[in-house]
Amino acid sequence: MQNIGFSDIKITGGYWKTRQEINSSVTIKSVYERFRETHRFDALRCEWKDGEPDMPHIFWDSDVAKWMEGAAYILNSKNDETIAEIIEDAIDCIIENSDENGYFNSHYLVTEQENRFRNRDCHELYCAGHLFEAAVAYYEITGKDRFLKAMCKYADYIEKVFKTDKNAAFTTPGHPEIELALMKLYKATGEKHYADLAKYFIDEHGKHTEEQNYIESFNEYYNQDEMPIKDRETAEGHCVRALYLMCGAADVAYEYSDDELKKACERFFDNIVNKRMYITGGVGSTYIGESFTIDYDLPNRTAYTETCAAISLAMFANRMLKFGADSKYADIVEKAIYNGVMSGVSLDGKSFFYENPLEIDPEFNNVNTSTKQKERFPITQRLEVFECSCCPPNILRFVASIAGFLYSFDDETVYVHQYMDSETNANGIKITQKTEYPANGKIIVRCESDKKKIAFRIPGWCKAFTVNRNYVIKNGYAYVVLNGEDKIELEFDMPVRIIAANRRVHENAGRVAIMRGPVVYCAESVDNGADLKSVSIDINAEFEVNDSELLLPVLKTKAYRPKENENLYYEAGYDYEEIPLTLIPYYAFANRGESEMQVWLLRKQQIRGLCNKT
Ligand code: FUB
Ligand code: ZN
Repeated sequence: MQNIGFSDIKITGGYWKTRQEINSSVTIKSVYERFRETHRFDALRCEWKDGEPDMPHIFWDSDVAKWMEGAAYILNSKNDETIAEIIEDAIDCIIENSDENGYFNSHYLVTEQENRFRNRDCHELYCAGHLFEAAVAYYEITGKDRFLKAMCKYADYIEKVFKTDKNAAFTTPGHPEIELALMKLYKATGEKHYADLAKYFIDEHGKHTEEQNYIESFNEYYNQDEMPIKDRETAEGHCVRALYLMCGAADVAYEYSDDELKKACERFFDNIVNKRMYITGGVGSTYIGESFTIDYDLPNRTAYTETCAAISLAMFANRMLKFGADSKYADIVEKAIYNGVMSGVSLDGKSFFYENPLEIDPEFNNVNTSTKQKERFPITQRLEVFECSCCPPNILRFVASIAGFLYSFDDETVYVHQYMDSETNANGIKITQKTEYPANGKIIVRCESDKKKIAFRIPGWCKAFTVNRNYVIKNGYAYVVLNGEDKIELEFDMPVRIIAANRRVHENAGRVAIMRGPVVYCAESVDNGADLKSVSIDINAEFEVNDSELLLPVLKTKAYRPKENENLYYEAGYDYEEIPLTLIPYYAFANRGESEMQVWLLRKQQIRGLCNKT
């Protein structure tokens, strides 16, 4: 199965057009400015001297590289001299300062040269991987190859040090990323030895645990080295590391038809989505080691759910589609992109969440309560830059290339995985989608192609749908026979749904979450008043769906809350009042000042007697 690349697809309307316009006009500049002010771009000049402030951090190169990758994607559809010059200048710096082997790392080149490739935790291979991705992106968009050539030289050097001479102090990266990047380098150059190197790293993970001297919480799980990937049953350790690694593993399994590795990828996916994932597609239950914990441990207020983790879950799920269309993968892409990914960026495109909690209670966060003394809470308002600022440029490149999630094809069939107002004409396939999805579930698809069939994903959340043609369902896709020039109309029924969590998710016992289509909703005190934790909702509640300035509809319903009572304790009775409740898309929380926020609301049956008396 082959993907249709984002650069061949134009997003023409709806939610994603707006998001892309903000991304390419605001986010790109804002992230650049913050990275410039914090000396990340200067670091590439490799002029820093001992004793000066702002020593280049070990992973600043990755921040800049992700920005360059996103900027290159944006240049695909937008001429921008200033952006092009910034990229060219960064490339000049990288090429001029690469050493005779092709090695480039703005930290090690000016600090501890002698410690190159001696410390597994110092992100050299991670930074290299992001530079490779940026070089491939720039080459594919502009056709200019000097950056790509420089990075090939660097990759050849890494191959020599790690695979041929084996004289690095560690065998695999502490932070995976280079594996998936080498697969991209292979695709861009046709040089098979880059794929072989990716496979080498994938196979080596977990084989040398005793030799690696791990420290405390940065243990073998954190570093994705606890055991060979093929033996793993669960998702463990640092989420972004795990997911980047498994992106590389999925690429390698596909390229080398490695069924054992593919099965490990499937187990990893199943463990995450059935037991370790938030309803938003976020992952990472604790800030300690930024990691997965145990099955069903999904706290809301202290959820870590790094933006990069939701992004990498979407990247991984999308890769699993290469093995064959199965809607369970594209469903997770959809869940992540509308919720846990886009909550990472403000509606104005300038500021970001690193952590994306499912509950905020500013009062408890900001004063010294008992909880505050033992817990660490995510921040309540987005920031423009972080000391560890991996998420902002990740959002930039992700939104710029979002169309890459739409289609793939094989000899017989074109697959439609996601629904966005768009047009494409590539690989002999011409498709347009006219839709406001997910504001509503209507989609008109026109397709001209010599393929025999077109297959539409029927979203897992959808219980009723129509297609104006005969179809056959397989693995969650409706297969329609093509006649040459087709106009196919789909309609997915999109009622508001009230969702419960598995009873083992103790945090959500007696609570429900609200979804419409793929979009998760939340309540904020800015709309509904304080004490959201006492608000309950009837599972038979009716909802109004209203257009809003938050890009997708808001929901209005009736809910219940205890009447004000001055006593600390009182006998439980029927003292509840009906209140109007406004729910907004989760991705839009914290855009209107600091506010309480709650995804999981009390379910009305919890309130004794409420149903019977007023
Ligand atoms: O270590 C580099 C980046 O910082 C990771 O990808 C993120 O998860 C954060 O740990
Ligand atoms: Zn991040």
